[in-house]
Amino acid sequence: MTVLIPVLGDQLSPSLPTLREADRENTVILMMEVMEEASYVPHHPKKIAFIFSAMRHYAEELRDQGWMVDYVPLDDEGNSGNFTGEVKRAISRHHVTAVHITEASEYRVMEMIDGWKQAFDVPVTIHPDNRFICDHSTFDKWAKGRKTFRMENFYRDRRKSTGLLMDGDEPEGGSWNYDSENRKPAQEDVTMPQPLRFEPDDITRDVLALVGDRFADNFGSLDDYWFGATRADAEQAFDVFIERALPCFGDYQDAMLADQKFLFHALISLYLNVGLLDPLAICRRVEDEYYDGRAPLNAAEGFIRQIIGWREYVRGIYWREMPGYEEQNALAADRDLPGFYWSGETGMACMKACIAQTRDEAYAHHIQRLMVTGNFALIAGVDPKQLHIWYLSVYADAFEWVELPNTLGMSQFGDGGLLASKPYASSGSYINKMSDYCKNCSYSVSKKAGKDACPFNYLYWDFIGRHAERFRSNPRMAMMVSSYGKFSDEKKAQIDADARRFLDDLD
Ligand code: FAD
Ligand code: DLZ
Ligand code: SF4
Repeated sequence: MTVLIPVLGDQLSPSLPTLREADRENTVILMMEVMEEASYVPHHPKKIAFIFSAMRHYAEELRDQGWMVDYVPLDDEGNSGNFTGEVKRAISRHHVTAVHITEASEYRVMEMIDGWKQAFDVPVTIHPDNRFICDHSTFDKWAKGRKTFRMENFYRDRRKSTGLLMDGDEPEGGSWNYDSENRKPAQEDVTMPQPLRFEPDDITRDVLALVGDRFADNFGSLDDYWFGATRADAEQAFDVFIERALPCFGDYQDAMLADQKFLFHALISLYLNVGLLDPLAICRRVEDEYYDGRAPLNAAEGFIRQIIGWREYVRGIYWREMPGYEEQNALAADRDLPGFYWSGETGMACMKACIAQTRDEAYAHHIQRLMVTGNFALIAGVDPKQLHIWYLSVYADAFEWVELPNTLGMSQFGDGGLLASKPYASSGSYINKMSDYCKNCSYSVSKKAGKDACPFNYLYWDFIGRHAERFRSNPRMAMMVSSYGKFSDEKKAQIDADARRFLDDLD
């Protein structure tokens, strides 16, 4: 009897349910680098390199622990190029009698795995992924009967169920959420910590050569590769965040600075999403920092909310709404994604900086994604599906279950408000308040109209005007709709003319 356990590129956890239940003596673990996964969108080369390097290191660790690992590299001669083909080959190679796999994180891959039950003549067992805090049925129970979902309600339930930052039945400090304290603009004179950088070892160097060779045409630079590759690396990177950045994480969570790419962010999403860090364990660690007096409550609560709140909430929505979520387009936005998303060639300094950083690092922090590149696409009326492909491609942490609800739901309001209570649209003044981008821009943020006015200014009002009917009854938007309604016809015509001129130029 030989059991085959395929382990996918985002399942690199020692706690993987299939491994915990397996007997080393009669198990073969299959890991596969396949072209279908590496090319279903044009992934950033650093993202591919990170995943391949983490997979190869994980395979080594399993072998050191006495597991039999069959690792199929991308350039293996017989590589069929997809998961199904590789599992089929492995079943025959090892005379496999049963396949056990942990459920895939993405719908696309889960459909593939569901097909294995018919495709193979050995039994296939799919195990639930228990590496999340909220399982599918708990989310469905929470969601049942609600017309719209709100993260805050979901989050409070997770605080209660985990006991994180709870004082009996009450939230620590008396409030559930300290977000209002977390909106300080960045000051250039605040000393910024830098994330821990890892020198590529031999395994990573081989991967970099492979990726450089096979994915040279993809958007994104492979230069100065510094991501960690193992659980130990990820834990070390997290330690450095705790020590240097956590105390200010809350204060500067929404800030942006042109020459500080990382500010006080954790840079751990890539490690978390492939399974190198455990979400509950890191939240307990952050909670300890607060109770031991090394981090203020707004920082600890803000961090924990991102993990047990937002991260789990978007996963729940993804699985509840798929398939079909990726097709939703409530605002009927149909403009093609402007070419400068792939080149960074634009006079808008904020967009240029965020896209250049994305190209160089396969990373941008939340406010850069939401309030710069996302905000622009929203107010310019870009097709949310094209934008979704962009976000899924360009970030090292991008997996559809987390990226799609953030892009389509939170950032583009494509689900009509299922996930978010209002669209995250803003004029240039928000970007100017929270960043230093506007200082070196070819447009003027204080100008509202004309060729040299900040495009975010007139595109914002054009967006409000286009969707006035929809948002008039939204309590968080009504004031802006009413302000637009009071503009003179002349002012409205100017907004329209500026928006058309700018958008026609884009096309
Ligand atoms: P920090 O700011 O330090 O936050 C700590 C952790 O909280 C993150 O590592 C992440 O695991 C979690 N987190 C924070 N915000 C969110 C959120 N909104 N949803 C889920 N988890 C969150 N995150 C991804 O992991 N993968 C994606 O593909 C992704 N795509 C996004 C697309 C858009 C349009 C937007 C607006 C956000 C997206 N996010 C995505 C959420 C967020 O931007 C990233 O998790 C964060 O920037 C990662 O950097 P960090 O580790 O430094 O995070
Ligand atoms: C993202 C990705 C890439 C680029 N390549 C691989 C791969 O070659 N092999 C693999 O097992 N996983 C890869 N991944 C991650 C998978 O796409 C991810 O595990 C699934 O999307 C989960 O549903
Ligand atoms: Fe961006 Fe407008 Fe500021 Fe330029 S002026 S950086 S386009 S917000």
